[in-house]
Amino acid sequence: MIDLKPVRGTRDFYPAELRLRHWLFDIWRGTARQFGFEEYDACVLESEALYVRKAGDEITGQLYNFDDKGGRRLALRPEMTPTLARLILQRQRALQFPLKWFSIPQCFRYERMTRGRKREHYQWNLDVIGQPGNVAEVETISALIASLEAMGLTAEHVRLHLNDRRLLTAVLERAGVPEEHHLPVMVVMDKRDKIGGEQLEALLGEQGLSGTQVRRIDEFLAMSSLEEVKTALGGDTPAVAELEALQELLGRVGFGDWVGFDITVVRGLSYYTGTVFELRDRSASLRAICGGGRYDSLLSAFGGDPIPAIGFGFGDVVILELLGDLGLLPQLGTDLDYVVIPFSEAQVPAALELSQKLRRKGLRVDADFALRKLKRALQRASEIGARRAVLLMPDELERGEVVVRDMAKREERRVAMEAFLEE
Ligand code: 4JM
Repeated sequence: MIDLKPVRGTRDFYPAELRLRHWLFDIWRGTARQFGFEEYDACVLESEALYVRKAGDEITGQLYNFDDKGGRRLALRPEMTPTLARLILQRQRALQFPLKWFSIPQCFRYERMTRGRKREHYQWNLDVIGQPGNVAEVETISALIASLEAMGLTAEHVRLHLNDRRLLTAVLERAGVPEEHHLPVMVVMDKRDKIGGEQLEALLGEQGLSGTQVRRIDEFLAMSSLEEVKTALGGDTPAVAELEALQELLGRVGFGDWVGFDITVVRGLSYYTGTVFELRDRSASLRAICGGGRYDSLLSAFGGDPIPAIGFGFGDVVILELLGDLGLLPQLGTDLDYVVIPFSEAQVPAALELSQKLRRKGLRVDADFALRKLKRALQRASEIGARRAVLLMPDELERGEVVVRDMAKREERRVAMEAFLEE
């Protein structure tokens, strides 16, 4: 017998699970459209070259890559942003900026050590391309929080942790870290939560940082308010003013309670240049739910004109885990208007005809031809979430009548078939 399990690290979606996934996607898609974003898509296969970066991002170290039969180096995309950049650059002259685009791609990673870790997920990506400074931040973050509200979450459950790469740059300058080390150092700093302090110091040492420099950075990372950081940096730091202005605007649109400054947010992707943010649950028991930021240099790094951009990636795994823990997952049925149940073989043709007439009226109809005992058939109709059952009984059908049962009220009535179809 062949192995029936899905490929290591991938998931099967049985109908009950797919219903839940679609519930989530409908919220993501509905929110994006509510904010005026347009959907795009591309193939999951990309050239490996799209993910070659200098700073050693975690994501590019875990590429799910291979040679195809023509000898091309390909990868299953680990994230959507490089694909988005490619699409923009291909049509740079024809597109009207700013663009507001979203997508819900499946993304892959391949880790050699896998302790039951997943290798694929779906990730809502939402980006504004060609709009510099704060307004695009407010629109993307607002869409993110609106989607959380639609899931039944509140500011009591989750918090958006805000920071700015330019602020981290100012901190590294203050610690005397040479500029060429800033990016790799930030990629290491992002691992701070996941690895111990000792290992972090060792990794930073590899980047040429002294013990004093590491301690100086640690002092900054321990600061809990923007005021404190502002004082420690002294003078005017543009990133401080930008963060203050952003928080002010987010307060103005009514999302002030959801957001707060957090100097420890770095994000592991080396292309971020400004605002960075991470959504975490308040008990901080799970990994980041969503992450994003501004990447004003990615398009020029791919050889195009510089175009400012900001966006986020919001995966399906952690959020469904959190909603499950909080009891916020919906009970989803099959959303059927009717189950048509013939009593026996003799009523089957009438059931086929009636079902089709109801479907022509735009109703969702399942015809149950299993010829179970009536009690069992009704039990099943109830289980699959049908609103009503239509029973085709021998005597009633002879008289041109059907029995309509309201599943929730447990009430039955006899109606002439003609009248029923007029309803
Ligand atoms: C997964 C797939 C791709 C990335 C991260 C995680 N970049 S599976 C949870």
